[in-house]
Amino acid sequence: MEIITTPTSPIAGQKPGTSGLRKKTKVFMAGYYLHNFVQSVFNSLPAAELKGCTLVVSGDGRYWTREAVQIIIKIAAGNGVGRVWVGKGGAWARRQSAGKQSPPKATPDNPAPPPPLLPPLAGLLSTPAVSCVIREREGGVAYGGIVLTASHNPGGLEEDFGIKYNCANGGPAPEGLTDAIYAATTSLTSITWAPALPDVDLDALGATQLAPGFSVEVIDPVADYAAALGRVFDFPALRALVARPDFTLAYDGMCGVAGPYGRGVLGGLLGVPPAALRNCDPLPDFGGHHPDPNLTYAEDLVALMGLTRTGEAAPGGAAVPDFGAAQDGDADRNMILGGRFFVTPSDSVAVIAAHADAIPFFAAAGGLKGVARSMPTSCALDRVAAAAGVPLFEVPTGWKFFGNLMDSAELGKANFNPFLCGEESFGTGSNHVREKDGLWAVLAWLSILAKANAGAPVGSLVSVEAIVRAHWARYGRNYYCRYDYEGVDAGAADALMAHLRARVAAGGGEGCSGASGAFALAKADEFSYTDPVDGSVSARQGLRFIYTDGSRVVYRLSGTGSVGATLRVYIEKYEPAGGNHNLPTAAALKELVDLALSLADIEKFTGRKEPTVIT
Ligand code: VG1
Ligand code: CO
Repeated sequence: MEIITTPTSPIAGQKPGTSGLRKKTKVFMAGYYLHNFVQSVFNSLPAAELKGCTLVVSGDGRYWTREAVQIIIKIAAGNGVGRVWVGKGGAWARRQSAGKQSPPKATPDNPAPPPPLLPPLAGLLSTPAVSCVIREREGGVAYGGIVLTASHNPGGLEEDFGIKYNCANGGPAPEGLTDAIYAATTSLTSITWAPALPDVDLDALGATQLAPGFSVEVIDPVADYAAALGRVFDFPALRALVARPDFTLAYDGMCGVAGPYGRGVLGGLLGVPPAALRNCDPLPDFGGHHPDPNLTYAEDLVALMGLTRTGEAAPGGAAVPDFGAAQDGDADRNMILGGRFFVTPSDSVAVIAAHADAIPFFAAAGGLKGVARSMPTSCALDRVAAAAGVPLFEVPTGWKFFGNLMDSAELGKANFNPFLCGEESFGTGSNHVREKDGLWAVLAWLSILAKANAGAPVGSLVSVEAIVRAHWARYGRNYYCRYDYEGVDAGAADALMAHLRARVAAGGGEGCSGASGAFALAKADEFSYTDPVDGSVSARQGLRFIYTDGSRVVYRLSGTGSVGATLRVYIEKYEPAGGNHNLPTAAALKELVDLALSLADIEKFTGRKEPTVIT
């Protein structure tokens, strides 16, 4: 194998965000953009540890993944990696989908040719499956993984591509490492690689020895992960629920990598009928859609479940499925729906915590020992933790902050496992892997339903809605919503944040109590996190206005976009047990939303009257 050194120069802006580096696909395709970043990853890892190691390289299969995998294999070979594992793709994607790349419409004189057949997708592994393969395959020998995904961002030649590095624990690189990678990109001078290596056949399972001491093995993308879920959940109990004549479900893979896992686990192992598994053929451009499982982008599923785009029950009495779920492009996110009922992600993690005994992985270890949520996630989980006497952690946005808590015992501190955590952005998971896990959340909810219905006669199914309402009755309800302003001018977004920072410095400033004057500000601050396990500090993680009744307004800028800035505003109001839990969310939050918009002067800074997305 000939290893050569190719000169290169630093490329500006290769700074990983909340979850890796995300840019337009064409940016990644140009010159040595991908090569530079991958070399910088290797330059940030100890050469002695890389020597002969096993590395996972895969992702959600989005446009350009096949080419990127081949490039990364050649750079891995040049940097001493001994073996690369790549998830096998498949010929699910039959035809170029509609959406941005659709062909011209047919007319009588111009019968449009059928859209071109697509090559099979390559390098498929969902984000939680990468984590699982790193941790468990061959007893957990893998050293790390390179995950090719921009997650819920759209894909295709005109959309987004992404890359991130995961460590030996299976979790996203912590900030110390992503900072080192970024620093390496700014002083990079060369790429060390083996460009003359032949391309590997990514479509056939099995190992190929490419050179002495260097091989690539194409692995089944579903097997390791499905086996791991089988150890976490009681599959026979879930199968019995699925088989009930009075229980129907609808699952939406959103044309992302979730599809093969949904088919394999829900279909193959739990007996869900094929017709219930929708959009389960992964496509390189996600069918032209935004593969983000929320009320706005999963609109077909939302309508099928009898819901409006604001998450309220739609008028009309048509029969709807009892349970609905969707996942994002890389299958780490989840949305949970009941018939005519939307479960907010913040409620979802709280309900799972309250029903942890329905999940053998938790129950067999004596119950939860720790729970956590990201700072902007509603405080519903806090109430369950307090009632159960389980420690609760509030971390910055991004899954990488949960990893240290899950690995606390290995790092010489207290053991918080079994551990459950979640984010308001449709992310939920546990210490079975070190990523959020969409299908895990689906099975967690099926487990709760299975337990609640174990003795229920056919025809009297205990519904998702009944379970959530019982939860509110006991713990109170955290009305919650998030406003996103996408594609805002970056300078305007920074000016808005500076304005809020000045308010915080002034103890909140004028106009903090809402139109009725009912809201009493308890404190305003900028969230800073000190990791309890390794002591690292992450500052400037969001501006918060916290009220005496538990209401909160939080502002932060997204770290996952690829152009401009996205402002996120998180609004939460607590209604105690015994209060009114039946209001539409928009009505319950109206005054607080108005307050949030005026505190930040959003229209003045951004020119936007309305948010792009409300979830
Ligand atoms: C968003 C979410 C955050 C999530 C991250 C990655 O980040 O808010 O909770 O962890 O996406 O999710 P940001 O910085 O845009 O707010 V995924 O499924 O895109 O990897
Ligand atoms: Co994702």
